[in-house]
Amino acid sequence: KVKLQIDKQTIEVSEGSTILDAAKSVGIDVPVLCYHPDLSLHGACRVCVVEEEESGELLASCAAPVNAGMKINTRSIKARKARRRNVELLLANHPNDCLGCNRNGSCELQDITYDLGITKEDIERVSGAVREHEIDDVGPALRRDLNKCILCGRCVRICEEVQGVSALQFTQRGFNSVVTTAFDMPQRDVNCANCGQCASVCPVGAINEKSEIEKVWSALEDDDIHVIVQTAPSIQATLGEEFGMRAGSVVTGKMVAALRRLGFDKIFSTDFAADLTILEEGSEFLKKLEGEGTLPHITSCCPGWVKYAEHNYSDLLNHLSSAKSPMQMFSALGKTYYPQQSGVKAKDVYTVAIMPCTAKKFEKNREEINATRFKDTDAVLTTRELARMIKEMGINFSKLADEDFDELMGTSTGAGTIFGTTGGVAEAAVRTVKEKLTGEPLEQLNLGFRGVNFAEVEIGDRTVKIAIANGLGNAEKLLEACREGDCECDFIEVMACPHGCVGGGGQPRPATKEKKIKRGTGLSGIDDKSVVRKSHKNPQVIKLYKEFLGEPMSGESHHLLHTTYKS
Ligand code: HC1
Ligand code: SF4
Repeated sequence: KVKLQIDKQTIEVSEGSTILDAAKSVGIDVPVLCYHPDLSLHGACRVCVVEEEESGELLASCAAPVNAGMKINTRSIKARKARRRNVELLLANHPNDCLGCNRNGSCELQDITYDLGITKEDIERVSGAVREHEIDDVGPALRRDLNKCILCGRCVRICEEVQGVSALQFTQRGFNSVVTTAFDMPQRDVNCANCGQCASVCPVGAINEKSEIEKVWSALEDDDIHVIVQTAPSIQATLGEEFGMRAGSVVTGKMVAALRRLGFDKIFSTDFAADLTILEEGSEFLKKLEGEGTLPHITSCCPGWVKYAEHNYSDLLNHLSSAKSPMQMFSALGKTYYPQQSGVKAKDVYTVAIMPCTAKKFEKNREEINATRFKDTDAVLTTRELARMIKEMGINFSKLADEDFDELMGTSTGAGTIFGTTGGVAEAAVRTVKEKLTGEPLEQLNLGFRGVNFAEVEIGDRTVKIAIANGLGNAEKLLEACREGDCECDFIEVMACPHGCVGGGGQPRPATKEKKIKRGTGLSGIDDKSVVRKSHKNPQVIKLYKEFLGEPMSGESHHLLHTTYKS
């Protein structure tokens, strides 16, 4: 332990703590910008400077370790002036067009500017030459506006350290310094997986999802278009944060009520399609266990992971499940089964998916993904985009009374719901596979929140080995072992985002590890309380097979629900 003084309070913290950690431990907030609790230290913005009283030295509190006997003043006039100057310098080279910015109201630079009392006059005094970069919005998933970048490097660090992708880097120096892709190419054209982790940690309006809000408003306003919506499993445990609720608050009923007020004709659940995925993918896995096909079986519901695999592991693509993601299964049915059952003409159906994910915007555009004559998924909105629409409509979200999903494709089981958190897909699959094969139920797998985890399940006379990885950097560790032939696993779940979809690139910001764990716990809570917790017991999925698809892996299932990959 190290004893020191912060703002006249004597405290003890563990050795190796930073001054920022020490301040936090006693409830003192020091502003930060380049610092992010889940990333390595950068120490570049110097917005977190504090004064060491005896030497008068200014220290970047996020990077400076505590020393015994140190006396730190976080609020001295010298520290505050330095912080202001450092923020003013950032603003000098910033467009400062907050009113029209996508981060207006949720921007860390805006908040700090306000908290430090920086005025319009201060900004005008420092303003000088401003960079002019072209906006990169040619891709389907992300929009990059480098004019707003403050060079905090969070996107560079998450893409390299956590995702192992390194699609973004610092280039050039001084005033020309910029964070961009190789050869400044559109993000669409490089090795980016579209996971949107860069957008998730960006403190300002420099990287965001490509918005599809206007498209969806147009569809909703057109009386000739019948708009059906599906909500991904994780949204029910994250949307509340956009309305000031605690991370992990379960808002399923309010979410459905809000979607009805927005004017959607039918409100359905991706969790239903997740159950369906388990029946298709589970059957595929069973066949592989019986010797037909290549083990280990690797999941393919995450489009960020699929794109990453296509770039980096084309030799392993034959291990990927051919089952489409739940989102795409749902949409293919939305334009075939739904019209058949509802009497609405397929050409009039418009399908919207509410996803935690920016890569889903890319997935819906994949050439080989469409099974119908139409575009299967017409629009993908992130959790954040949905929240904006609810706010625009003036809906008082927290006061809404709970409502239920619509019939036909709105019922799900606990197994479908846990897809949204790491380990959930594997758990759901094994629940069904074990029971189908042996008639015995599965004990809890509890694959938990670790980045890589393993479990073994006895299925009949066989031990089935399961592995999960979340975050592409963790996936790499697991897949390198597979490539080398050192992997004894039978089933591997990979989700591109840390903690799975609860940590998706389109989820509410700021998103820390702690919050993601709470969101995951929210989803597990729904599963725990569910009466039906196995995908093959979903009554609407049973009806779908009986009335439309026949059986898992049937010709019709194959046509609508399975896909291929490109190396
Ligand atoms: Fe996901 Fe999935 S769980 S991929 O994370 O398999 O996006 O939530 O909708 O498709 O079901 C995302 C979440 C989501 C799909 C399902
Ligand atoms: Fe999208 Fe989920 Fe995959 Fe992240 S983990 S890229 S949110 S599907």
